[in-house]
Amino acid sequence: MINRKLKLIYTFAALVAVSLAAYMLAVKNTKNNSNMSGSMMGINTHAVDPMQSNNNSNKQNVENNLPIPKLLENESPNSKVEDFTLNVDQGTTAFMDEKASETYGYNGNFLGPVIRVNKDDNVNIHLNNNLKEETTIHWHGLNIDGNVDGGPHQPIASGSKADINFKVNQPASTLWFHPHTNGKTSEQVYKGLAGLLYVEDEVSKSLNIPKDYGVNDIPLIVQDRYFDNSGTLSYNNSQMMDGALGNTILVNGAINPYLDVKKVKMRFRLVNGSNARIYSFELSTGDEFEQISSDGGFLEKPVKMNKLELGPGERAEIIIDFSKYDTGTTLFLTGGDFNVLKFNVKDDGIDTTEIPNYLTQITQLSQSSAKTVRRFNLQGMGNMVSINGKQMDMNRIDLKVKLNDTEIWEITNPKDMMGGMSHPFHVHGVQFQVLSRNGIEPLESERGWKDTVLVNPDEDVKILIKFTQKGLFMYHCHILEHEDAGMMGQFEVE
Ligand SMILES: [Cu+2]
Repeated sequence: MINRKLKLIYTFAALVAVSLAAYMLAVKNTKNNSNMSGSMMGINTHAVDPMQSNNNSNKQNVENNLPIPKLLENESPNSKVEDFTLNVDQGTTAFMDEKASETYGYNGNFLGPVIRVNKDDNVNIHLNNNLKEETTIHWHGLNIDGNVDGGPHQPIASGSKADINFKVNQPASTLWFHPHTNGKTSEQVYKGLAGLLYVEDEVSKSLNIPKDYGVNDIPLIVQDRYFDNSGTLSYNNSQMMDGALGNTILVNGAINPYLDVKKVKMRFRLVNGSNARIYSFELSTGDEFEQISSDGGFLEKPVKMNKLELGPGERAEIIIDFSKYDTGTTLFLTGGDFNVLKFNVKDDGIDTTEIPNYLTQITQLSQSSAKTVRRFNLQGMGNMVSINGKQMDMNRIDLKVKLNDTEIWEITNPKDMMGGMSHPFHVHGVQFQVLSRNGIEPLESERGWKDTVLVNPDEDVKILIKFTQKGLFMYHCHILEHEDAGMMGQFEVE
């Protein structure tokens, strides 16, 4: 009975979607004066993309020097112990035209600092929730037990404090933290709650790659946000059928950002902190760059490429060599057919760094030791998204896993009548390895540690996971509106 009802609702939703898409297409075809024309790579919606029809980002032509987040001070006098204080704050931010938007931030008005920790250290986070609502703090990509993972089971009430302690036991990587509040994740992240967590280890310290924070090692938190005609950040108006899509790109919280660079190698830690947008990063020159790390750490070898796709939640570190450009050259990091960040090539610089042929050894998980294979079927659209036909229920544990077991998870994304869409599948408390995509070995860039993997329509992605942390965790789609709509499940490791 319930199934029949669900089916009916689903069919109705699909019909509405078809008519809406047809209408949008008709509207779009009559508007040939759009500043951003053409199809956009990584477009992840069944409806028209606001980035294409809007010209807010052109209306506001002021360029902004790329902000570099502060490195958060470690308050501990002891080695091997690190103490950090995070205040979850509410404030206002003027993104354009001095028009203030209501925003959230960690230790500030929008986004947060970079917390840099060392492998094997004990980390204490002292958190104060100064919001008028509850929040949580999830450590995306960190291998820690479920009781400190910061999922919806660990709410921090308005006005209260939380002390979070964990030991770092994984290789150097660019991780991040953001709320995972029950039903409110998308809006809280959208308003500005996201920060970076860098893990450093002997490998990252000894490699002669660019590693001078803010000088030749630059974080890039890429997000799209919707600004209404008054220049105010608007979450409600960003809603498309399958997540919030903005009409303006922010990098580290700034619109129209630029970075002056010397003619040296620069390392960029790319974080897709968007709610729903997939980016296909390229240089406007079409030139190659090298990827050195994926979500959970260094690749074994750098991978040369001229296009890098990142879904929401995914990260990658890349190195761009600016020594080949003449002084005065201007180029862009683009997200397909829109600009993300402008580079102004300035004077020569002294560059003693290198991109080594070999970065690190990655211990391959043993496929033969994986006795359990589980299937995850990603289905639906809009509010009707589900995994294996089920929506998130805090009171239901979907599966139990034995500590230190290795399993194969097979994630499928069947096409629907609209063609379907990509879902970034994220698993908490682990870093996994991609075994195959439609039975084919993954690209070199996906052969490192991952915690989020894009599963495209009609794809079957197999991942190999070893569960080394105890407790209750989530797996879910990292399109945050899908997550909040219930495209999420729970697993317990014991
Ligand atoms: Cu999804």
